[in-house]
Amino acid sequence: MPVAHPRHYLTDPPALVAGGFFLASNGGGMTPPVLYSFRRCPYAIRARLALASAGMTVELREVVLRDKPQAFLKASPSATVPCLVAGEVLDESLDIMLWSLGQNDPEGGVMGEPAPGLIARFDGEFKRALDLTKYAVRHPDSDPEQTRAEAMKMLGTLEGQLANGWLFGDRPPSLPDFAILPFVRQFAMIDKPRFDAEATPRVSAWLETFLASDRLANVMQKRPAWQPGDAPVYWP
Ligand SMILES: N[C@@H](CCC(=O)N[C@@H](CS)C(=O)NCC(=O)O)C(=O)O
Repeated sequence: MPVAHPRHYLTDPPALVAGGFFLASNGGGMTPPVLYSFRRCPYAIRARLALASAGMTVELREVVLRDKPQAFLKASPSATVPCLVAGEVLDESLDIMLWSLGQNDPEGGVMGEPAPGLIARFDGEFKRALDLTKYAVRHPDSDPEQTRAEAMKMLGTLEGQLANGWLFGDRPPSLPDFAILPFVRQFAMIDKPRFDAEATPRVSAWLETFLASDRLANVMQKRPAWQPGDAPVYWP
């Protein structure tokens, strides 16, 4: 089945902004990029996880999707969040992740195959099964029990990878964890007790560790919706 995200981020990476360091640790110095974001969007969550791992400061603009500000619509060709304006416009969450970790990757989060292939499968098949299960009423021709089972089966294939807690070995969470976990979280929340009862042990522990992490709490802070003229909110 073709995957939804056609871009292969290792062979077709986003361009980097030359010299564009906006590290929290250096106290700024340049105008930080603007991130249009939505707190609960899994794509925006993964972009924020990567920005935080990179130690990048951004001006965070919380967007209400049913009332998108003009400045956001002007910046984002796809009118989707996340959208990072950093000299150029990055309108895909994976591009934002790679861009930020391309600037600074202290945790060594970026890795080659099989990580990009795994992310592409989850962005495609898993996301499709997630949507068909979560929004079953909108898809009367689809069987949510079957799509739930498909998603659970895909998660089960990760069990062998998770021997050390995170994907791909004995290491801190990396880009594939950041990219996939927000969608696993969303899937689990459809029916958390059922997920807890049915998920394999390492997958369950992987999600629980993420849910309880300061890392997630840091990217999930609540913010009022951005409006033109607001004083900039820098994050983290
Ligand atoms: N391919 C995009 C997809 C982002 C996306 O679909 N975001 C959703 C929110 S979770 C969105 O902005 N939808 C537009 C809308 O609801 O109007 C990415 O990876 O950044």
